Amino acid sequence: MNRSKIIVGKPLPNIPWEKRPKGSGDVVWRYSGNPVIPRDIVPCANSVFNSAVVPFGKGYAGVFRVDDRTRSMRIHAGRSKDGIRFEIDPDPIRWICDDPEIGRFVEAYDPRVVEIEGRYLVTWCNNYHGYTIGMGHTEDFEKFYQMENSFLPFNRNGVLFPRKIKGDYVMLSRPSDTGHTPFGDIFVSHSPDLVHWGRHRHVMAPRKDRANWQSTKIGAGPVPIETTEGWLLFYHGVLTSCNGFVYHMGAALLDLEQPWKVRYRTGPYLLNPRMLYECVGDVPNVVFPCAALSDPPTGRIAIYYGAADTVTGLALAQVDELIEFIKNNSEH
Ligand code: BMA
Repeated sequence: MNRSKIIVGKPLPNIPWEKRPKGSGDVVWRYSGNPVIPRDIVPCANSVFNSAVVPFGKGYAGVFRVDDRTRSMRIHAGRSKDGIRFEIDPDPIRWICDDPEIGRFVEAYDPRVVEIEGRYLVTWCNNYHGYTIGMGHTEDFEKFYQMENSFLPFNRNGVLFPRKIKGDYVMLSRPSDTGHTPFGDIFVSHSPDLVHWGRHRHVMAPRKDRANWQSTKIGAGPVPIETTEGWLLFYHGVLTSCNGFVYHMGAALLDLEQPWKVRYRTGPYLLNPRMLYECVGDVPNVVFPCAALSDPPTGRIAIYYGAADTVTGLALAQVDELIEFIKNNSEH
């Protein structure tokens, strides 16, 4: 497979990168300086995890989940020159919103960010009479404008595709319940205007046979990466152990035109809680991917993931190897 011809998109020559460690056969490996974002990077923080990073200007910007020391879930803007060392605003994003019904403060967590048509769209899990998908936009990561919530409660893990498909905006989401949902399938919805969502299609369900890591629930992770082999979607999969939920990361390839059609889906996980910072923290045994960068000419992929609901880690992969692995180990 020619790695320079797989990812569709703009080059990102300064993508954070490190070679696979010698002796490792893993298709996804961890950055040696993990965690890249410590839990106390801003004074008010209890923890900084499940966060989104995108290319911005000559470097990177993003929206970061900061649980504060009252244990409220907030999202903050931040910046980085190299995608490894970050500066995060000390205060949460103040959304500008015309409608006080939508704009009044509610909890916000697990953001995703995507550039579409010259502006950055942010989706997050928003508490509006129950958790649902909040949406907003920014051009500069200074001023943020809040839009209508996309769905009714209860829903989580709203992830936009990075371009319209057949004229519509498209979003993945995971309908859920009021609590720590013990079930969950991924669906896809369409919209002409980012406000009205419909044409809901089922994408995939948890599975118990030969892939127990994703047997309880699954949810979309980073914004899908367009490749010649389909949309590359990293997602989290949850196993219920006798000690509670364990969060892993896997990947699927979705049809480019009809993204509810799953072409391949990993049987084995790609990343699981294994390092101390993934196994020990406020919620033990969690890896939770929320953003991925990619560089088409080199095929490099860098994935940001929350670890143990406490800190943020970086994982790396090479697209040709990854796609080969997904295809050769597909349980779909
Ligand atoms: C999910 C979400 C995530 C969190 C995970 C593990 O339901 O709330 O924000 O990382 O649980 O606690």
